[in-house]
Amino acid sequence: MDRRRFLFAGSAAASLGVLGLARPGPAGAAPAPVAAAPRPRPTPQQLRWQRDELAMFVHLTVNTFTGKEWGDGTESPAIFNPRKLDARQWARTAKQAGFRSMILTAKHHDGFCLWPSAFTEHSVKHSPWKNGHGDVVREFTDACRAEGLGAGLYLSPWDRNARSYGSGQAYNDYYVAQLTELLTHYGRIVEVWFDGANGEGPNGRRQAYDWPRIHATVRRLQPEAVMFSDAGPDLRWIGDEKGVAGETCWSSIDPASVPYPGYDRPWVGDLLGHGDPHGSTWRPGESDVSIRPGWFWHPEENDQVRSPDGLMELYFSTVGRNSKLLLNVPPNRDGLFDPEDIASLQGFNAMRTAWFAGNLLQGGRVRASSSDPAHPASGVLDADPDAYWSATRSVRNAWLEIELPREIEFDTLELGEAIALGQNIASHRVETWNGGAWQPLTWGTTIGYRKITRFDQVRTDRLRVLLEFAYDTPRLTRVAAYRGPDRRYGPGHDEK
Ligand code: FUL
Repeated sequence: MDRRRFLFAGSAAASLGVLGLARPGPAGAAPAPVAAAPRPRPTPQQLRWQRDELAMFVHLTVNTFTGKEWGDGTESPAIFNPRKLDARQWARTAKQAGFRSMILTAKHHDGFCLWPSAFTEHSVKHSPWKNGHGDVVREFTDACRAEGLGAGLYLSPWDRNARSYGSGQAYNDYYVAQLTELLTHYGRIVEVWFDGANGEGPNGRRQAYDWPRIHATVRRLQPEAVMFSDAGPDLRWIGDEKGVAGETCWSSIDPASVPYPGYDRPWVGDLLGHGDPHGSTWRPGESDVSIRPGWFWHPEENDQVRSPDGLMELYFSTVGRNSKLLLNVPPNRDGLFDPEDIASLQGFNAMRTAWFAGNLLQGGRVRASSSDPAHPASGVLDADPDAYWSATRSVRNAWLEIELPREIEFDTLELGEAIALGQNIASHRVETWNGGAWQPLTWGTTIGYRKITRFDQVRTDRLRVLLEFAYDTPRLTRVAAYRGPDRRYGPGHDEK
């Protein structure tokens, strides 16, 4: 949805049921009162997932050795031999770059299992790696834990090797049996990643996946894990693989709009990118994107690794738009991250840390149009994400002003909504005082977990945030200003 359509949809809805106001009844009839449904909120697991901000994807399989992006299931396990595989190197790199969890492709579409599954011969146990005694999933989960990272797993539903694929029950049994191995043999798993690809198997047939059974298996075996797919249930795909969330990005969605993973309609990408302010379900968007053009390591892409600047851009277009960045870093044929990728991740970490080193608004005096006495305006400068300012209950608009003891210069603004209590703000504007009048600085729609905007450097000692419309009480946990590295960004709003 573009901005005009979004604002129209918002204001049309605002005049009706979402505000708990009466809907117009049939001509002549008295309007019937409508109670507003409570807005969705994250579970503690979803909140933790979002606050982690950065997760690392690790794509490794036979493709690493064939140079393909999708294997066809006929690859011999004999080609899989990442001689120097060191999952601690992956985990250390992730940790040092500020990532909080990792997700490994335990099985990609080719069906080759990186662990010695009891349910197939198409796995590491028939590879020369460690003479068939290796288990990449074990090394990966151990390494994550040793570095204090969450461990997540990708188990491709599409399997181009399994003979039962496309047969219905038999493949669903196989898939659930593999899922059970992964969720019972390797300790705590924080995220399970269900890919939407649903192509043909070795018999030319497609499988009808038993999603309710698959989801119930995860809930039963790993109740703390969050599940990702186009259709959740806990996290949704952001709708592209470019690392770009919608500029308007709601964490809520109508679960009927994308009913199952791989649901392919022309509007799906747009819908997943933006979410739905009226959606009944909290299902925040995860942005998966690779540090290289491909998901798997290819030697000819060694000179196309994203630079630290490029990774910063991804951070702004994902985390900075209420999403989470799931950045893929593929190990090479030795089973190691390449020096190019590591250097880039280190540069990204240094740049990000310096950029967000200190909130320049710290020490300012904060006033608001209204405040809940338990959550005063000063909460927006408190670094604790659980400290927040809340306007008076159920107001639909509010403002907040920050007066500084001296002028500051900044080019980056961060707003954060108190999402533990839901996402309500639909439009906002920020202005600075130039000594005689308020000047527009940025405008936008949603805020959510984090909204980060960049602009040419401004100088001021007063700033105000106008929350022009919220579907329920506006609450902010953060207003922050920063000075990034010296650059010029053009117009003062978050451009695509
Ligand atoms: C896609 C897959 O087809 C790609 O190979 C990759 O795994 C990506 C993360 O998801 O749907």
